[in-house]
Parts: sequence; structure tokens; C-alpha cells
Amino acid sequence: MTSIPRSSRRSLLAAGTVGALALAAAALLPSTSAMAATGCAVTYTTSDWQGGFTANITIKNLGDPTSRWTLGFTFPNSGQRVTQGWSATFQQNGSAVTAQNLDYNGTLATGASTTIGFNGSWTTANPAPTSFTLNGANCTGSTTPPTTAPPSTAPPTTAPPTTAPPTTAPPTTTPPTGNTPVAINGQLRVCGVNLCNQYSRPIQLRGMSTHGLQWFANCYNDASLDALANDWKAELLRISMYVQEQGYETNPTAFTNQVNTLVDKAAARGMYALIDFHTLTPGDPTYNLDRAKTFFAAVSARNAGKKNVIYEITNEPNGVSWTTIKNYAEQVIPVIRANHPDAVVLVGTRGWSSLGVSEGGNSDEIVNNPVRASNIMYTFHFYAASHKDNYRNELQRAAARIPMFVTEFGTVTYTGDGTVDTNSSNAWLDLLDRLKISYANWTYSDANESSAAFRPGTCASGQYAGTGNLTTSGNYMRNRIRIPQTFPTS
Ligand code: IDC
Repeated sequence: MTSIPRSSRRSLLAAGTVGALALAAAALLPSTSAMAATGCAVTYTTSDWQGGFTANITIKNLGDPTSRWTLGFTFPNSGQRVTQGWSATFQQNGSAVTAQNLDYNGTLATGASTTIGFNGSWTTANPAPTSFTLNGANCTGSTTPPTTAPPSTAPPTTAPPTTAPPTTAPPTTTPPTGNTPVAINGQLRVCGVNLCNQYSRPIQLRGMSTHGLQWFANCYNDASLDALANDWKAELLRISMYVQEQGYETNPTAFTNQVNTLVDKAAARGMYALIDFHTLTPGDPTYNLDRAKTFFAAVSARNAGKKNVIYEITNEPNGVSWTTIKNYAEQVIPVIRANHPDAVVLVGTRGWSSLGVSEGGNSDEIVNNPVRASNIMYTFHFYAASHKDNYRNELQRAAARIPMFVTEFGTVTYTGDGTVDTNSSNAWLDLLDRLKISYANWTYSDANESSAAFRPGTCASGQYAGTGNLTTSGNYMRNRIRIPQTFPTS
């Protein structure tokens, strides 16, 4: 028997020890076929209002890869109910809730996360569930932050995402490559009653509306849009293309091109662009149905590849029934969808987009008879000095049931002029912030009326950034829009 020199023995022994440790580790680690490794971490956040809430749940798989999952949790309070869920199939039995994956999000690699959510109701209180299970295993990595809405003074939007993608598995969505609103949030879609970003998390877009392009073309150029994106830090530009009043109907090609140019300028600055088919007088959108089909066929084909485009198919229907508006929407939406299937579409509401309130109605007519299309939201407009608590109450009531977007509002009276009502504007914007309802303010222009953000002559001077040329309303809006917000990125 050949003897092994001591030095070699040591090294062999060392090698053998490593091997034994590896074996022991392998024996301790359950194989996938025998017993799957389990584990999960859950983040549960809500934004609450009286009697209702929106919950967002991020599920992180810390166990073996899985191709299907069921999340389980129990509401602490007997009055808590899931009313409408998304990104999962929810079931509630007493206080026990389960959420099962849909086809597209069933696969969760080790370390991968997915986000689901629901709208719910509560009676006495809305505490967060204290424990969660994933495929029956306890999520000991659970974190349940407080259920209050995020503070309005969040870290700056220019900060990089704070949540790193999982290191053990590639993220399911490509992380943002820039810090602009569009780079971070990507393609938007409606989830539940919210506007959600590419991570299926509710977001709010804040921005400004142009005035009529036929009158204020000189206000929309590289310098003014640089100021809107970089100085105002807006996320949204609403492009108001009047149809009448010397607008689109007088030169469809030129106005279509003008809108497309502004879509590109918004995209170049990472802002969302809301294409507003600005019908106003006559109030019956059907009057412009053929024009709408022609216009939206053109802009949706031209902009189909873009993630930053949102379509608003009628500005302010008035003097017509909800059924007429719905009928119009159901003819125009398919024209857009044929070219740009995943874009969010916004539908005006009765009574100058007041949810019917300005004509004696309310949102029940929409809730009971919604537009037959998915990925849509309904619009609401207000002028703070004219529209107060009864309008705020109705918006809040509606927003718990249908997705709402404030595509136009003024800090002044509904004439677009008069004094700025700061108290009412604060009440409105606080409400919109709390409910994460996106908004555009009327107007980013130098019109000779108090709703305009700039003093007359500003656009000719070309000096948009800073506060030197702002009106009272412009100063108020710039301050408000500049409040930083952080968009969720996982
Ligand atoms: C106003 C403009 C004003 C213009 C008038 C008629 O501020 O300069 O002369 O339109 O076109 C709306 C409309 C919006 C109105 C605005 C203010 O959507 O077109 O703009 N307003 O009156 N709804 C409620 C108020």
C-alpha cells in the first residue's frame, strides 16, 4: 500500500472536508422533487378613504421557482371586504381572502416579485392583515407598512428607484433607463379604479393643458416644453385641439400634424401626452363623430409605438344624455384600439365632464351603464372658484367605483377668468393627490385671462422658466406640480 506524504494527505483531507460539507448542505436542502423550498415576503399598502380603500400587494417568492401561486391572508376586522381585484383572482370567505395568479403572472422565479391589488370596503377600521401565506407556506419575510397614504412630500422624482430589482432572478420588466416620468413608469394601464404604471402600481400624473392650438401655437415650442418638463417638473402635457372655433375642422391635416409634433416634443422630454379632441360647442359629440374617427385613426396609427400617449376622445359633452356619449365612445374607441391596442383612452362625461352634476345628474348613470371597453377612464373637470363641495363629493364617490382622470381644471371660475380661489384649489388638489387622480390645469398659455399660467406677451418673449412671467394661477400651479413625488418601481 503506497503511503501518502503528509502534505498531500492534508490537502486531500481538506478537499474531502469541502466535499463532505457540500454533500451535507445538499442533503439539508430539499430537492425540488422531494420537498420544495418555500418562503415569501409580502408588502401590503393601502390608501384609504371613508369606507373604502385601494390595496396594493407585492409578493416576493423566496422559495423554489413556481409556475402558479395562491396568496392567502385574513382581514383583522370583520367589516373589511374585497370588492374588485386586479392581476389575480380574488375570493373571500368570511375574513379569509385568497388571490390566485392569472395566466401571465403565475411564474415566479426565486427572488422574483409580482404586484397585485384590489379595491375594498371597510366599516369600522381598515387594519392591514398581519400574516400572509404563499402556496400554504408562511411569508415570514412579511412587511406591512402603515396603511396611511404616502406623504405628499416624497423624495424627488429625479432620484433613482430605491428598490433594487431582485438579484437572484431577472426582473420581469426592464428597469427604467432614465429618470423621466415616461422612462420610469412606461406603458400605463388602468388597474381597478387607478391609473397604473408598468409595475402595476397606481400613479398620479400632474401637468398642464395647452390652450387652443389654433390661437396659441407660439406658446408650444422647445423652450416652453423644456420649462414644463425641467422647471415645472410636470409629467403630463394635455394637447387641446379644438374641433370647432377655427380648429381641426378648418384644416384636419395641419392640426393633426401639429398634435403629432407636440406628442414628439413631450416624448423627447419624457412626459406623457394627452391628445384632447376638444369638442365644446356643439356639446353633442356625435356632431363630430366622423371627424373623430378620421382624427383618431390618424393619430393612433402615427403614435402606435409610443408609450407616452393617452387619448381623450371628447372634451366636454353637454346637453346630451350619457347614453349618447357612451354610444359615441363605443364607436371611437375601437378605431384607436385597432392601431394602438394598449393605450389608455379617456371618455368625457355628461354636463361638461362633471359626471352629470352640472346637468342635475351624478355618476350612477355611468356606474350602472359603463362604456363597454377595457383600459378606459372617465373624465372630470372643475373650476375651483365655481365648483366646490358638492362636486368634490361626487368625484370622490365616483372615484371609488370607476377610474377617474381630471383632464382639465382651473383655479378660477368656469369662464376661465376671475380671481384665483386658492382655498378651493387646495381642497381640490389635496383630494386629487390623496386619491391619486391625475390632472392637467387650464392653461399653459399667455392668454389674457386669469386661468393662463403666463402673463400676456410671455410666449412672444420666449421666457418660460422661473417665476418672472407667471400669473397668480401659474405660480400656484408651478409650486404644486413641482412638489416631488416618487413613482413605485417594483
Ligand atoms: C375657454 C378659454 C377661452 C375661450 C373659450 C371658448 O379659456 O379663452 O374663449 O374657452 O373656446 C372649459 C372648456 C375650455 C374653456 C374653459 C374656460 O373646456 O375650452 O376655455 N372651460 O371657460 N370648460 C369649462 C371651462
